[in-house]
Amino acid sequence: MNAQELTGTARTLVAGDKGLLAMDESIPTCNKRFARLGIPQTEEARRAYRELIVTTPGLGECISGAILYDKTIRQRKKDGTPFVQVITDAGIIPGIKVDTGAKDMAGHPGEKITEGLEGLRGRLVEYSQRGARFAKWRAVIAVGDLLPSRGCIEANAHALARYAALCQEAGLVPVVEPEVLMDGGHTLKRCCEVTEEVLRTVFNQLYTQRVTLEGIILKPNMVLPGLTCPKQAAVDEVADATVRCLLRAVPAAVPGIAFLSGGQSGELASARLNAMNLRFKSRRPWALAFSFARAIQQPALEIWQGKEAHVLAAQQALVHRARCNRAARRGEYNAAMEGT
Ligand code: 5MM
Repeated sequence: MNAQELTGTARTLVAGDKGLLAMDESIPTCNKRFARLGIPQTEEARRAYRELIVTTPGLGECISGAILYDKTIRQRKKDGTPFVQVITDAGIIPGIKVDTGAKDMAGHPGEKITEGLEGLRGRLVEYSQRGARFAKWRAVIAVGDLLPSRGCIEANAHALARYAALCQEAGLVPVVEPEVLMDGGHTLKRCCEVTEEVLRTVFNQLYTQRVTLEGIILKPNMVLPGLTCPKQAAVDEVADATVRCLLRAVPAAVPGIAFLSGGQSGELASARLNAMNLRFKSRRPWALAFSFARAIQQPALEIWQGKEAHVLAAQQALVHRARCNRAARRGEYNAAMEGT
């Protein structure tokens, strides 16, 4: 591991006002999103959609790194240019999702454990040779009356830490993603408690597994009430609850926090990120960035509909959301931007 290179890559990923684009949907997730819009669920449609994304003009002005899926890192444009080349030429750092999915956890009904540690050392070497400079692993934590269990939190935190240690050994920056899900009727306060417990456990495990905190990116959920909670929160409330929770649980050595969107609309995700950057400008030790999938891609996917004639309009929608999030990093996003 070259510690200087690792920390340099981690800092670059969250430098200035850029953020990450998650385009690492597995085949089943991608198919599910295509099916809802009547887009054919074929390998060529998935490839064409990823070509639309990586060739979007101006994307590199807003996006520092793109998280790819195993299939995507091997794919090419129609003209034969590898996607990794296209991304790199746009000034975007290629990354790769390396977990193999969240599976039902034995003895823990309603909970998941993320798999993928077996053979990971070898896969990381291959991804690095293909040009990846960072990686991503997502753990999923459900909230319910009796959830999450301590067993689920600890097992997922341990797996995240072992993944992160292997990434750093291979010279890849680990993006550590413990996602507390929005599903359910839990309150903002409950989400805050669960998120804090999860993050404290994750950082404890990262320490135990000797992970260099300066060379990671944290990708957490924002602190939000559950989707069916009758009391939803104002933008500023979410911003305050999220940053206060992070201040208690995330060491200052971490260079950046890049949020997942988790099913929020693009506008809300931008507004909440903006409020955090505005309200805590000089009161937080790490960069507050984004690593959104749906909150950047969804409008573009809806416009594209699998049609070649819609590619340009879809690319405009994609770069618009990316620009909104770049503005949110500076605390300069406002609803008027949505009219442009
Ligand atoms: C939580 O999902 C991650 C961020 O996406 P959103 O901003 O839409 O919440 C995302 O990177 C996710 O991990 C990938 O889409 C891969 O998902 P699957 O379930 O296909 O592995």
